[in-house]
Amino acid sequence: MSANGSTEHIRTCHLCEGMCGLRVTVKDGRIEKVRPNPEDVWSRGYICPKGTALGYLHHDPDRLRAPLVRDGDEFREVSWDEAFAEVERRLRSVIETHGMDALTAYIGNPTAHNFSLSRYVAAFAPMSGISPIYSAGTVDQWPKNVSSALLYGGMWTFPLPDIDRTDYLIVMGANPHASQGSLLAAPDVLGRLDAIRERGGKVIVIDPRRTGTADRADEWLAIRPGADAALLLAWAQVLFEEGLVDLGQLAGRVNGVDEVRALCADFTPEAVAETCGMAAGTIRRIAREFAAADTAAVYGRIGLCTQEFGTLASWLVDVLNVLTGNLDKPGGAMFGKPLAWSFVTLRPPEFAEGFEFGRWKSRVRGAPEVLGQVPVSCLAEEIVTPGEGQIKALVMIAGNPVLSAPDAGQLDAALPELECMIAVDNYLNETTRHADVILPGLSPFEQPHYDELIWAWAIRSAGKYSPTLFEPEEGRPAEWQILLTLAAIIQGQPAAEVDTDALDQLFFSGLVAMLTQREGSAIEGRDPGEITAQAGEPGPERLLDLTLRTGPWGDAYGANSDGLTLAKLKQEPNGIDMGPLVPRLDEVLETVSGKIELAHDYILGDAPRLRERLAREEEPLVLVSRRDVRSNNSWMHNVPSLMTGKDRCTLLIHPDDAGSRGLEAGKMACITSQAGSLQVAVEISDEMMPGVVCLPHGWGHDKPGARLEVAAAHAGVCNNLLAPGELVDVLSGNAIVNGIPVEVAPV
Ligand SMILES: Nc1nc2c(c(=O)[nH]1)N[C@H]1C(S)=C(S)[C@@H](COP(=O)(O)OP(=O)(O)OC[C@H]3O[C@@H](n4cnc5c(=O)[nH]c(N)nc54)[C@H](O)[C@@H]3O)O[C@H]1N2
Ligand SMILES: Nc1nc2c(c(=O)[nH]1)N[C@H]1C(S)=C(S)[C@@H](COP(=O)(O)OP(=O)(O)OC[C@H]3O[C@@H](n4cnc5c(=O)[nH]c(N)nc54)[C@H](O)[C@@H]3O)O[C@H]1N2
Ligand code: SF4
Ligand SMILES: [Mo]
Repeated sequence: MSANGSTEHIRTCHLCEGMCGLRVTVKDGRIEKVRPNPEDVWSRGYICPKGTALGYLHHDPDRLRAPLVRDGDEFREVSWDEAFAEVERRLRSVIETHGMDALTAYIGNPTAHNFSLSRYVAAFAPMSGISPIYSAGTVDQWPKNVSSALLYGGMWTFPLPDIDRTDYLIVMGANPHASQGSLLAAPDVLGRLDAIRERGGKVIVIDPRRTGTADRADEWLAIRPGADAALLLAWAQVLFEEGLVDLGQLAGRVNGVDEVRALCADFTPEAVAETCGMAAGTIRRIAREFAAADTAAVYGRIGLCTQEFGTLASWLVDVLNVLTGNLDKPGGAMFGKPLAWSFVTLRPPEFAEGFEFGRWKSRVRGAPEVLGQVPVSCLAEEIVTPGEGQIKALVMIAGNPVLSAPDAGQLDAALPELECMIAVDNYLNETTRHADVILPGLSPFEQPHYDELIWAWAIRSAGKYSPTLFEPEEGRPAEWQILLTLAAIIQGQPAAEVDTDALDQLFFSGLVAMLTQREGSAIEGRDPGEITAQAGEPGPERLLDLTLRTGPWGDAYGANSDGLTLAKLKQEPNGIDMGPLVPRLDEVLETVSGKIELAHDYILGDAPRLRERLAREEEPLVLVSRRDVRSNNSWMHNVPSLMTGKDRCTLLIHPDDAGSRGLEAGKMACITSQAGSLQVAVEISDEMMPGVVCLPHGWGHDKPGARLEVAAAHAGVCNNLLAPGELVDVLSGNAIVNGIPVEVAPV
């Protein structure tokens, strides 16, 4: 405690993959200040504006602290008992009338960043009997899941660029200047890119927009949206043609190189140049530079996933790293080695025998499932189309698809048709206003923190634990308890009788039993009872402890007494750092052959579609998305300190495109696509390549009935009103929200 009565607390920011260390000053129960923590072993004093605004988020008067139940057009605050009773009444009635098939769930992005939710969605699905076939994953990284499942045998086995040691980095469809890196956990990514250049390396950015990341790179190469797969194939073609393919330490560990050689043969730089909007000479030069660098990595992210050839492009990123021997090599693309492994990375039992796609199809449009999911844009039609299997009830877990999913207007119109919608969410927002019951989770400061999945692609083997800062109000359940209660109610248990500790015991002992039987696990062959007896109290901490203790540095419940436990981690508030990544291909590969499987008919079969694109006349104008460092998808526009300054929700357009359409800066334009139309202020900038316009995602806070006072005053427009739901990457079912044909005219 300081002289003025304030206290300081060490924590980790839960908002993004930066996982920055914070120092939080609290006085009289209020967060006064959030500053960076220079002693954090991971982030060493880095922070962004969102981190400093966490106090506002905690104290936000609009953040829900009690459950809400629908009462006509209004919501009424109720006790937790009443809320769960209402959940029971409504959900059971749907199940009794229409059966379990009428129930589904959507899993939103904050699930991955929340201490409880990240660990308990894995329990919710099997325990409730709902398989959540809709998630933000199909507007995000599903192409990477498909590609990694086939290449490495693990749908979450994502290599990340080793940016601290690389000599040559190609960034495609990612803007860490705004996003802070994605499927690449590293604090201060831009500082690290600067360091590449300072040590004589090179950074190339491939993006239709000259982003803040491009401004800090050696070169920005503009590319037509969706053309990346063609560019990557042309690079591969140059490597083969010029004898630059060198698998290095991967020799003998890769199948399918010849198939890739055959595939790229006719994708010469000259053949793809026009589609890419890039000179053939430049394409050839970059391929040569990439091959010549001692260490190099291609990194592709959401601009490569949420586009016409999402899976081809995501797969080719890894192919390039493999062909140049840069995979699993320091300075190349490496596999994370977290202190605590993630449940999410365990292969789902349904894929025990290998990955298969299209095992079933969605009811209405016949979309094939991919890795257990169908495009999120199917949800609206599944709700409104009558017939056997029509969706009547929806559990919405930390998602806002009314803004974040394509065909946003259709979903907004469909949700009121549900007989029952239960939301686990901290706000009454654009999506949850359609719910019958809203069950709010705790504030991040009212619970511990340790990211579950994100460390799986972190740039170092580090970790840190944040204790609870404010004790939650008596009787408030944590989200893991909310999820287990929901699961039990769905399974027919009376709400009043649900014992979440007992359910958790079941879940936990199931995991332990599985691990004791699993080949290579740190507790293989041990008595599950002996492990469970040492494991502590129910809840997410016990799970975290389990994954630390059975992780690479763990104590294996006594077998390695010097090893890591949660108790030991807690003694290091600034975290533990076990160093940079080490090659570990043999540990991560789960393919049947034990090799990297480069070529799959499933992926190669999509090449004709790409050839058609090469032959196709390019659209005169297409729309892409952007992020901003002060936004976080759709849900942080209610924080006043992040909403100052000029309007961020503008249409970026190149001066030539603006001129030819008679558009003026600051004036309104009408933008129209096949899916819809909206009006937005024009911002003219040569940071856009000609022929491409750009809107931010996550806006459109003008919906009646939402309770977001600050956001409503800066509503903006929802770009997903313009995204046609039927536009998906064929192989993954991932939404195409980049490269949408549009027309723009003055209002
Ligand atoms: N056009 C376009 N669309 C996109 C994208 C794009 O680039 N362009 N990006 C896509 C991507 S990558 C993603 S991940 C999705 C995101 O899509 P979603 O996950 O559907 O949406 P979010 O905006 O993240 O909304 C998260 C919800 O979780 C709630 N929430 C926040 N914190 C918590 C918490 O701790 N507990 C609980 N229970 N609830 C919480 C918020 O109130 C909000 O309702 O959007 C996608 N949509
Ligand atoms: N501040 C902030 N940070 C965030 C988020 C946020 O909303 N705000 N969201 C988080 C989430 S959920 C995610 S998934 C990550 C995403 O992190 P990033 O992948 O870095 O996402 P963006 O910043 O949207 O950058 C995508 C880039 O792709 C470009 N692009 C669009 N189409 C194409 C194309 O066809 N080809 C190429 N080469 N480029 C293209 C866009 O112009 C844009 O610059 O960010 C996370 N971090
Ligand atoms: S970059 Fe910003 S939002 Fe992301 S973890 Fe760090 S402080 Fe939080
Ligand atoms: Mo995302």
